Amino acid sequence: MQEILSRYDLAAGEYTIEPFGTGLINATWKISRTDGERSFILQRINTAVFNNPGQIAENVRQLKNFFDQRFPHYLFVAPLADVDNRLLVPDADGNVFRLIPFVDNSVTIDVVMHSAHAYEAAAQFGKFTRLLREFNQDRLQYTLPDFHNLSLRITQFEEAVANAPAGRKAETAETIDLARRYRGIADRYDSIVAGGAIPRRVIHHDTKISNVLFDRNGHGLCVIDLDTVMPGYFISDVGDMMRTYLSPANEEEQDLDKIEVRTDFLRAIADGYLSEMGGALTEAEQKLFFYSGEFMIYMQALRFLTDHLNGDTYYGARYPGHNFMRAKNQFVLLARYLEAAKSLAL
Ligand code: GN1
Ligand code: MG
Repeated sequence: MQEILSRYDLAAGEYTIEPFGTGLINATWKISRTDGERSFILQRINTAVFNNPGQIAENVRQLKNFFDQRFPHYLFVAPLADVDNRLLVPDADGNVFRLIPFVDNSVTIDVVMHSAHAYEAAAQFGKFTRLLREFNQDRLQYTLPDFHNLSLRITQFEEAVANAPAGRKAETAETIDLARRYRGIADRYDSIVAGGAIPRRVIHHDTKISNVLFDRNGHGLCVIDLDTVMPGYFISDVGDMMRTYLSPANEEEQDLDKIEVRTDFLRAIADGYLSEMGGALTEAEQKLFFYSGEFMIYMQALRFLTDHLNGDTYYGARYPGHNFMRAKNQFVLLARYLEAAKSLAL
């Protein structure tokens, strides 16, 4: 890592390096100068997932140009160039790194405990998409093609079921059945896409709370982690907020009784997102606001279950059955979400 840091002219010995954050895909460290003067975020990109990290760098460069020209006051946090003016730095083993400035006085949170945070975060994701309305989407590359294509996720799930070792298949039989019973959620997605019902927009595609920077007073500053910014549908962003902000217990929780849907947080997500995007959303989109949560929770449940059946090759597992547990967690969340919809008559 010293080798990488030297590429940015950061002298060994003047900085401390500590693991940072809870992301499942890339590896992240905080690099702090020992005198407290400045800090950075160093990331090693998971190239098994992002086969072409150059596309991420290019997307970020395009977005930065747009913001610089059109909204120069927007806080756009972009990777720094190294001494050779590269935004990505490879090491001898084929790993790819990037260095991002740490925004002074910014904080991130891992669990949403106050609905005001849900509001602020939703407003930031809404603002991001709103500001990019006139950005030419053709300039963006699909860093992960079909990332939120729910039909494809079903296909991958069925393939995993077909190829899974008999043991894993037998243990998960009930959850496999459950997954199939929710199939209607994917059919609805198919009809939305086939009918061209809703517009493609610039979508973040990873709206968990830790991807928002807050100031010390709890006001949202901007969104970060731009790896999956691609053309897509708003249901991805609103849905992932539903998935990750509504329950006080997150996808790692093993005590599934702790999973609940806080309806005041649902309100906060809607109010925050609409405070920025309300004027832009079409009628068809507005009708899909609640569906977005079904869509994303179901997709994540399928992805965890698929990975379990495939032997944890994508997300990894910190204990045996980890992805199976995560999948069961997400199916409970989905059930609670649908109950909440009923009680609110949504
Ligand atoms: C991954 O790495 P992280 O935690 O930002 C995943 C998301 C999932 C999330 C579930 C590229 O995001 O799609 O929702 O895990 N990112 C990718 O925690 O697959
Ligand atoms: Mg991410």
